[in-house]
Amino acid sequence: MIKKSCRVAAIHDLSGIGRCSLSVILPTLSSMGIQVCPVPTAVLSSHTGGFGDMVLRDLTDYIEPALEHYKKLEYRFDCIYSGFLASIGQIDHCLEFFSSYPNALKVVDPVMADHGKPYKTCTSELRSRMSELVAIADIITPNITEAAMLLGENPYQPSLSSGMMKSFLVRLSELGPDISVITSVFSDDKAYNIGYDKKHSKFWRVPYTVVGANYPGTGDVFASVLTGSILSGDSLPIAMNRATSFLEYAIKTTYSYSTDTREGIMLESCLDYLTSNPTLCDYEQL
Ligand code: PXL
Repeated sequence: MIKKSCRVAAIHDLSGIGRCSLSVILPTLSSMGIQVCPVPTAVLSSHTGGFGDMVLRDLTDYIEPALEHYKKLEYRFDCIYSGFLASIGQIDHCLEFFSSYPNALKVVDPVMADHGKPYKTCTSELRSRMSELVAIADIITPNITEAAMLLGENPYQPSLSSGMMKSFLVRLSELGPDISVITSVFSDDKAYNIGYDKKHSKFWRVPYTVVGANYPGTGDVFASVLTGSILSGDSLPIAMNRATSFLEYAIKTTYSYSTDTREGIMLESCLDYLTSNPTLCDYEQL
């Protein structure tokens, strides 16, 4: 029997080269049986991380009329998932999108920074208003730099104790979301993705091994797998496990080919993992 698929409105940019945002969100969620309606926030010739002077076309005035169109059609969305925003006005448009679909799962990936530093296009105004999206989200998926920025901490957090991990997660959940997941957290030279389920007062962590390279777009892939997994009925620790294991597999595959890291992970070669839907139980309690 063919199952009716969930439908996600994905409010992210479309970057031509570098495998990030909608270029990876679409294939990732599609391969998990989830239908994606892309709502582009900007079109870029490449991501912002190392390809020089990229071309950026801001689509701020596209989002609202697109939303009006969908509302007129009474089009159903099971999830609204926001990410990279190109202007401060897009915060308001995302808030309108979220409030127009009160029954949809609200996923906010507060894309702003990585490795202790904000992205080229991330203004201080955008940084200060990102918490408005976090406040209405059901699920947030910051990396450790973004989590620290949301909490007013030093963005560079090279190592956290278990107690600090829990404190970060609880403080993020106090900003609004039921589920907070922080990616790329280091502790005693080990790497983890960590999560907190406020309703059930449960903390989770999934360890992973690192390679000697960083790839752009991995946060987008992580949040997409997590979202697809939860929409498919997985529990939070299983969804975190699925996203972490997939990234580990894709990153190790890519690293073995010594490709230009700016090109991101070799997603096309790795999607079979998601289609095969492996059973997982490598998560741990934090
Ligand atoms: O992966 C996050 C992201 C999304 N969109 C653009 C980016 C980045 C990170 O570099 O530059 C345009």
